Amino acid sequence: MNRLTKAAEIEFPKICDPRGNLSFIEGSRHVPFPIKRVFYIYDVPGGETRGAHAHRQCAEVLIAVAGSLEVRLTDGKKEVSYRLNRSNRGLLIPPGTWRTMHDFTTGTVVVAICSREYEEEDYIRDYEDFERYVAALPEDQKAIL
Ligand code: T46
Repeated sequence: MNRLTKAAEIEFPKICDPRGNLSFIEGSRHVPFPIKRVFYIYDVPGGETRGAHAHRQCAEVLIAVAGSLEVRLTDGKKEVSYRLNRSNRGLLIPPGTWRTMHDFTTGTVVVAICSREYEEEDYIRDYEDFERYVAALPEDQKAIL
C-alpha cells in the first residue's frame, strides 16, 4: 500500500435478519492490507475537529459505525470530502494523505482499521511539513486525489 493507492469508499458485508444487522471485516479481504491495529473515537464534543495530520506509511479505513461525520482529505493540491454515515461502509485513506474529521453528530463512533501499529514517528502533524513532504516526492506521486 503506497501513496498512489486511491482513496475510496469500501462496502462491507451486511447480514440482515429480524434480530438486526451484522457486518464484518477481514484483513486483506475486505480491507486491502493485513490488520495491525484498530482504534475508535467516540464522545466527541459538538463542533470539535480531529485529525489534521498525514501518515508516512500507515493506511487506514475509517468507519462511522454509529452517527456521522465529514472527513476531508487533501494531497496538498486537491481537497475531497466524504460524509461517513453508514455502518457498513468505510473510507480507505492511503498513506501520504492529509486528513481532518469534522461535523461529528452526537453519539458518533468512528472505528479505524490500520495497516500498522501506532508509531508517532509515522505522523506528519504540521501542514507546512506535509507541504515539504509532498514537494520532495517524485512528480508522478504528488497529485493523488
Ligand atoms: C488518524 C485519525 C483519523 C495512541 O497512543 N495510539 C493510537 O493507536 C492512536 C490512534 C493514538 N494514540 C495517542 C496519540 C495521541 O497522544 O492518542 C492521542 C490522540 O491521538 P490523535 O491526536 O492522533 O487523534 P486524532 O483523532 O486526531 O487522530 C486519529 C489517529 O491518530 C490518526 O491515525 O488518522 O484519528
